[in-house]
Amino acid sequence: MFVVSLISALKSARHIAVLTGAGISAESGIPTFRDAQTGLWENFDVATLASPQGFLSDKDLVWGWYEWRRMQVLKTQSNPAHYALARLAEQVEHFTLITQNIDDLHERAGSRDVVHLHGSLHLPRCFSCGMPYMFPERISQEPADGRRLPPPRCRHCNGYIRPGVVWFGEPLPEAEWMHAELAMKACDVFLSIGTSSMVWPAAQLPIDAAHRGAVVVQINPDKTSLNALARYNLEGKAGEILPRLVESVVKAKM
Ligand code: BJW
Ligand code: ZN
Repeated sequence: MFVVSLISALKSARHIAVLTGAGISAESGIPTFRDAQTGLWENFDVATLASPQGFLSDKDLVWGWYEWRRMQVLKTQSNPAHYALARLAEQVEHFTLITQNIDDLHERAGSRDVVHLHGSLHLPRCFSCGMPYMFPERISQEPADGRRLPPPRCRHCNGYIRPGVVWFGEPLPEAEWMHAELAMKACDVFLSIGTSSMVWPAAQLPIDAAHRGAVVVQINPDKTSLNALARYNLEGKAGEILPRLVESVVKAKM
């Protein structure tokens, strides 16, 4: 059961903005960013793997890590939390779905115009000239030894192909960031779902939304720095809480 005031805020909102993080895909079987170092990768530091310096110092290792993660995503499916957000979008005049995730599970659940702040596993490009790279049709590129895989080379300049994601120290894509900021400024309700709220500037969005008067709702089984600022902290798994929450909003609108 949810408090009446929460359902009422969602029901009467004109614009709902949502920020998702790795936790929303956890129930699809994709390890969260900070859990992605399990098994073969547990001896590596994610902050190094997810950086331009890490790529330049060991390209095969970093490309292998991302290919391993891309294969995991290709084998999984959207979960009830992704579907619930696609359904919530139909209930409101303006809806902006912002994600830090590099998977495509929101799109596969039917969400449109997803704002990908940290890029995509599926859109690699040349490290030197930026030329997009198309993956071959066959998908079994997973490193045979579960670790190193040399990156492909660019057809244009022979540079190294890199994952199409935003690494630490790199700027976020300008259009996506502008879109996210506009939604943060315009929304009445801001949902922060499955993110540790540790990575900037994404973590700033719900903070600014709260300061501007939006109702901030967090869904996470663990506490984060956002707990102090969020009006509602729904402690639990997104795949369990979100479908019930959206169902309550749909019923309240009938
Ligand atoms: C569940 C669940 C369930 C589990 N249901 N929940 C200001 C202050 C301090 C530092 C900085 C700052 N500005 C910039 C920085 C530096 C840096 C930064 O933030 N560092 C921090 C570590 C302190 N930021 C940057 O470098 C950014 N760039 C930048 O600011 O550039 C400025 C610039 C301007 C002009 C020129 C040059 C530069 C870029 C940040 C890019 C982040 N990229 C990554 C990697 C992407 C590719 C990849 O995935 O490998 O994005 S880092 C990583 O963190 C990834 C994620 O998208 C992101 C957020 O992680 P997320 O989603 O929160 O996952 P987790 O694992 O942390 O948490 C999961 C949560 O789910 C947990 O809370 C669980 O409890 C929960 N959960 N199951 C619901 N079932
Ligand atoms: Zn190139």
